[in-house]
Amino acid sequence: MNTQASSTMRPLVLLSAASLPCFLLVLMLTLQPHATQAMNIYGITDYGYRTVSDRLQTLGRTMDANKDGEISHTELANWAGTLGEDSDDNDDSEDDTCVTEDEFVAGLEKAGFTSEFATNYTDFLTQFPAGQTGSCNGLDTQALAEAKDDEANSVMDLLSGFLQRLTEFCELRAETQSDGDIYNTNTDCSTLPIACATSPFGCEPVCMQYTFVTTKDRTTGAFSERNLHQTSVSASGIAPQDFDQKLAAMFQDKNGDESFSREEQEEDYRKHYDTNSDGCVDEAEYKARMSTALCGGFDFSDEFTEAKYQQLKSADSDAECQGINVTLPDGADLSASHFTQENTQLLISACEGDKTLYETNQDCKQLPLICRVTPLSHREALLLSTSSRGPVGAIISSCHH
Ligand SMILES: [Ca+2]
Ligand SMILES: [Ca+2]
Ligand SMILES: [Ca+2]
Ligand SMILES: [Ca+2]
Repeated sequence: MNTQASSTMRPLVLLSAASLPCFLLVLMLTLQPHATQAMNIYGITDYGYRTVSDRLQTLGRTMDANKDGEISHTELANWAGTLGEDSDDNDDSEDDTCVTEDEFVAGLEKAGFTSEFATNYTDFLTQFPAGQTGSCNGLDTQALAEAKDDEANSVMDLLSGFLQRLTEFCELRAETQSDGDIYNTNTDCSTLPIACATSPFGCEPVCMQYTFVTTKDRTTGAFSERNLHQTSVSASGIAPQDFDQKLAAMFQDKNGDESFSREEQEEDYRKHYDTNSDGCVDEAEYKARMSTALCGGFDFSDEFTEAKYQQLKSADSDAECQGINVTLPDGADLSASHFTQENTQLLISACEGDKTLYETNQDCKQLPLICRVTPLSHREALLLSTSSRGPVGAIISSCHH
């Protein structure tokens, strides 16, 4: 998927994902005589930031005063300088330039975050060396603003830092169960799965890692990969693409020489599959790319994805990487026709192995159409007209082998 298309889609995704269920819930609450205006659908005071995604995006817009997509140290200092205003913990009443942990927590609470999360992330203040001075136990905004290099972070990088800490916070609490069910009691955690499944954060590595790796063993409720997958598909409004189109999209022949070379494949694995950059594409990472519609995923069926993973993964049970090693051996180059025939044959084997799949599996359902070439079919005309264009046309010869 190209970035242009996905970025123009973003507002739509957010709108359709959030509006319908929210509308129904708001309607239900409106009809309840005891519902108060101050409470939102999550039962907390409504600051207008319904989900942690909303809160983070608003935070990013607030910090990036000149809206250039980067947060300079000056902007950060200006933002931090406003923290704690109007709060009971106002240590800035004397207009000092030191932002304390209490002021930071109060500021994040004002921005809609939970105090539990804010308290957990006070070391945010110490992440900026230029703002560390002996006289201030926190962040010295004046020192930060006056630092010689006005360094900048992209808004997304800074918010990804928040998300990283949030995923760790929620998971650790959920694992230790020290305070019950954090995913039900804390609104930063309860809205994290959907924040990480939708744009603009769904495609950030931290969210891919969280959704498909960290929480991969969770099988119920909001954590089900299938649920997230369905949410993203219905939110995106994209119909499943044709199998042959998806194959063509997988064939990342960057230099257009009709060969998916070893180097091109390795780059593809690094950029699109190995989200935790450990040099090994594990099953969760492979599924994230192949069988979801998220983040440029291909939305292949589970059965085809599984067959493909079994074909590619290490055969050596002692190997350090039990999945797909990102570093490929010599001779891994794939020609366009070989690539298409091999994958089509893999699909044929999967579908023939369980013929009920022709009724239930989105890829198998397409196989007869892909393989059937009759003189009168529109499909044939389509296939023949494109048969000289590499992967699509090669399917025909694959089916007749
Ligand atoms: Ca800026
Ligand atoms: Ca202060
Ligand atoms: Ca190539
Ligand atoms: Ca990996």
